[in-house]
Amino acid sequence: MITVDALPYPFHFDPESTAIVSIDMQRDFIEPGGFGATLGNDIRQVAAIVPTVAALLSWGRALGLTIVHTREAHLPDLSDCPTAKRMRGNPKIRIGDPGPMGRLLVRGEPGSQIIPQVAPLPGELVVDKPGKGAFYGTTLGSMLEAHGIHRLIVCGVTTEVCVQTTLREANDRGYECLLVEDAAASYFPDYHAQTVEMLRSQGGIVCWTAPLKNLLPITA
Ligand code: C5J
Repeated sequence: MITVDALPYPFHFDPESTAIVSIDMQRDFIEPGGFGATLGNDIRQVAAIVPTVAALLSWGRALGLTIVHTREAHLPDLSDCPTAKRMRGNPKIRIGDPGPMGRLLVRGEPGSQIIPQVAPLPGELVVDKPGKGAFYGTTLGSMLEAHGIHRLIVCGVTTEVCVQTTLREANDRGYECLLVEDAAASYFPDYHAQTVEMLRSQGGIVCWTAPLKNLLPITA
């Protein structure tokens, strides 16, 4: 077992049973004209973590961890997008509508692609998800089971929405999870900070947290 200096206490993992889950590092959340921007968000807040996520993925690949990438994206006929989700808020364009990067949050469209700096390499797992959590409506659970994965090292956007929902889903399913604090971001820095605090509170009620610098010294 490898030990990471983490909060609220050290996190232990072995490379064979651990996956990095990189959540929704898509153009739709990070680039101008995407879903996140159409909701009025400041995308610079989430774009800032791209180098940290890239460094985390490089570290995980060198250590031989299983790498999973998720994308929040709906089927082209929107049959997996509840009307309530599509109608939520008051955006100029809605999920499924044409935008500068194709149809918003729809599978296969340019906006749904993971940005090149942190894109999947051949052989890495990619999960398209209709919800905020990566387990809901996907085969993630069976994929992880098939790979013998019991621990998740999690990063991505946004901390208080898809990252947090996925961590809570994983926690309820018995996974031990470490959130890499500076490899996750929100459009709202306060939400990020509070979510990190909340998730690791009460003895790590949902997960452990650590900054990337605590992982990088660990080598194969
Ligand atoms: C949101 C996400 N914020 N990936 N999605 O709608 O966090």
